[in-house]
Amino acid sequence: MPVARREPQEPRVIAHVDMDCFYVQVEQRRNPALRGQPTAVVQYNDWKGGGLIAVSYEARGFGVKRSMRGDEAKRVCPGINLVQVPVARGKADLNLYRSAGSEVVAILASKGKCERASIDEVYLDLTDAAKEMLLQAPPDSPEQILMEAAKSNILGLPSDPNEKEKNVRAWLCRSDADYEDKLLACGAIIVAQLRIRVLEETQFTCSAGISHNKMLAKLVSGMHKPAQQTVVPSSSVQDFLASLPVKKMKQLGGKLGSSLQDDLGVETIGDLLSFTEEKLQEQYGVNTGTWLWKIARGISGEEVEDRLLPKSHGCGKTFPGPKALKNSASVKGWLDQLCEELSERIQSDLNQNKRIAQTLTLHARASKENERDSMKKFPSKSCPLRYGTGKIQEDAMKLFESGLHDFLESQNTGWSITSLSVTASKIFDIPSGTSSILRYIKGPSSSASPAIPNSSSVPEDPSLDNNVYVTPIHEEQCELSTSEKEDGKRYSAISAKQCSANEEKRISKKLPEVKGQSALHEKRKSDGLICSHPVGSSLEANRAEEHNVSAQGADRSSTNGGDEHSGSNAWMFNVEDIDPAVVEELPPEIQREIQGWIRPPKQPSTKRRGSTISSYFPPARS
Ligand code: TTP
Repeated sequence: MPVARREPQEPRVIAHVDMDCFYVQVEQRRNPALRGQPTAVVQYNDWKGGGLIAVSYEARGFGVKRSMRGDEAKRVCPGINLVQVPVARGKADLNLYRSAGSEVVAILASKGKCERASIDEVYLDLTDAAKEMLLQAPPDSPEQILMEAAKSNILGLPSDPNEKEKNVRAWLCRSDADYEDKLLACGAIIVAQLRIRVLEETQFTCSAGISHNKMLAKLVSGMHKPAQQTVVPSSSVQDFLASLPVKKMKQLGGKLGSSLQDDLGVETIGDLLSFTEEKLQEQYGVNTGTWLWKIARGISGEEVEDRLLPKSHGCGKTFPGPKALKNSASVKGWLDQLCEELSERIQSDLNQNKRIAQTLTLHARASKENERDSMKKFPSKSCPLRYGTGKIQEDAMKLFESGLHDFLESQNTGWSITSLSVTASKIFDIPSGTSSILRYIKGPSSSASPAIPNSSSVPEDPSLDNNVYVTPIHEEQCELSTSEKEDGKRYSAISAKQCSANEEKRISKKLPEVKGQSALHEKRKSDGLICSHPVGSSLEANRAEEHNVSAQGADRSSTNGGDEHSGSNAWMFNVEDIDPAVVEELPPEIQREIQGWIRPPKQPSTKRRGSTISSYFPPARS
């Protein structure tokens, strides 16, 4: 759920930079003959010519859209060049695009705090750079303004195209502007300089939005594309938001936006102004209500995170129509491949960036035989992540079996899987000087630490790392109940018996002061795997409701559940920990499902939710 954050007192200069038709540009750099040609990049999938995932602006001119398949694009634009996404392990290999994105990030990060928000977009906090420019070399002569900056689109300026450049130059060096606008003008010049550098050094064009906060910068970065930038002075915010359809805002694209339209008759962000903060809180809860009240006024305190690397890694694959997987052997075959790729990526993240991923999550999309219209979703499952391809494969299969067990609800029926993905999240930096990953995770006083290689000696070859444990308790955690194995069913749950005495001690140590910790402990013991569905569709969420535990609260608990670096939160999984860039890489069905998790609470809720960790969790299952 969106969370309202306090807007800083000092004005900020924030930019959102988004590459233009990014995968197409990467392919055009590889094959310059494609430049200026109608071109599209096609997903690895031969059905009807494959799905288009990126379309050049020339092809868009012919009416080609991303929603089309290759065959349809050819009908609309016979001269279109369709380029297949590179393929590895029988699925799309996005490494080429990822590293192209990294080239751009390296340039953009040179001027201030930089947050890589997806494979092709970043946020920049240019406040300090803009202040410095204002002090040392403020723009004061219209003639000296960089051409690229003079082409900016500035909301609220007269729209006469013949006068546009003159007006922009004048606005950028207005001496009577207030401090906020002067900073913004410097920000626009800095972004123009950065975009020129990106073009010169990578051959890629990008577009940008420049504003006082992330929300507004993101909203306008795509307003004038390709290769343009748009500036939002504070004086233009209300006019801009007045006509902005609610669905244009990322967080309102789903159920919350639909609820605003259907329940409150709100069509534009400006329409929200007619509701008091109390009314919005009553309808959507305290946080979301306040957030809505603030966005209607263009207020957003969200900070640019200092993060050049992805928040998580994910690999997924869809199996449409007749390709659906219908038995465990075929699921295992594909899961093994996805896990192999995931393992390589987290291993290289560890080697190159000294970062460790803590949580492994499996998402799937499934249907039951003879129940194709069933609304029941395959529950996403998480467990602590163990390094090593074999271990990840083993754990992912157990997560799958556990999810399938819940999905089938003990019915003896056939099933089919139409998409699968694995994600490694909760990634943190190993602090420099740490001699042992394990010691760091468990705390220096731990005497139970088995000897493991230190971070620098973690083997690069994933096939060699069978004995590398980042957290030592995972083996028990993912162990199957033999009784359930033996009863002939293919699907298993985690046995409470398998929790070792060490593990019990560890949990007790971690939660010494928490009232009701046994409930949390029991929950873990009985589940072993943490179900990540925060809302209604899953068994877990139903259980949460039965025990009067708000799904929103349960979700929040996983965010707040512990010290980032203590390792205790390795047990939690929160959809907010998944990098949007990764979500975009996952099969579309899974993307929709993840986006579906963000929905408004059904009941008005103004009361404070549980104040102890245990109150977020349902009592133990018997
Ligand atoms: P976008 O930034 O959404 O789009 P784009 O860069 O292709 O075009 P625009 O100029 O309109 O911003 O996506 C970035 C890349 O991510 C895109 O080039 C291909 C990939 N992508 C997918 O693989 N699947 C998807 O569903 C989307 C939306 C994008």
